Amino acid sequence: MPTPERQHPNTTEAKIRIAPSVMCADLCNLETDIRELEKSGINLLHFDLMDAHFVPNMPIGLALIDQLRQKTDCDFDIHLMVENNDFFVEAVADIGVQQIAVHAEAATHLDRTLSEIQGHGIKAGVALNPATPLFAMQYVIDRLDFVLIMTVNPGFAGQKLVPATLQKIVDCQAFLNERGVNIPIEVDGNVSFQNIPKMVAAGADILVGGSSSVFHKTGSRSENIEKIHQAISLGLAKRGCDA
Ligand code: S6P
Ligand code: MG
Repeated sequence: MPTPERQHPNTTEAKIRIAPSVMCADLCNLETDIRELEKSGINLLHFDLMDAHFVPNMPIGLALIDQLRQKTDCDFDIHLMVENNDFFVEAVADIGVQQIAVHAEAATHLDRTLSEIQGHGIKAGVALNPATPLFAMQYVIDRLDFVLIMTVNPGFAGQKLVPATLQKIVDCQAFLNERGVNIPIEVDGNVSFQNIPKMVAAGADILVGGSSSVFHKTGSRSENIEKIHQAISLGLAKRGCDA
């Protein structure tokens, strides 16, 4: 059983969630990694499901997600980077996951796909590539449970931040506010110790942690999580909250 969410000095910080990206874990010793993350208070795991068509990579598959589902009570956050969304939505819904993001660029029938996800009782989000305008979610905004802003081009870990995406997070927060929509903004890609304060200050609520933070080679998983909390506090202070 995972330990309860780490206690924070203020409630605002407690609302920021860290979602370790499983493709960056030690895949030969995955259970060990998951247990250490749970001990550090992690209760959300991010899975990059790629089909080698929408993006040219395929790091993890359905069988791994299914087996891990039996091993942890963490919420599962599925990031679909696939052409056939409907097949993968059904497959991960059968496994039992808590939220799914589909790429606006890959969804021919975005509204219907989001509806199908929610029909399974799963939170539905839209993922936007760095170059995709926020306007792509305009006509589905009322049904969204979250938005996933890609801060690198999808497909690979270990990339550099696309600089314009920091302003995009700010713009996304404004876009939601203007429409009276209060949903979390998830950010994914080079969510590093250095970038986290800027991302949180810009409005990020869910941080996908990969090789540049949670799984950074310089520290243990738990040491890295602690550094991330410190970086979150810096970001919240910039946002105008006491950390
Ligand atoms: C990229 C994928 C991401 C990566 C994450 C890795 O296509 O969606 O979730 O796993 O960006 O983190 P980092 O710190 O290596 O960029
Ligand atoms: Mg991802």
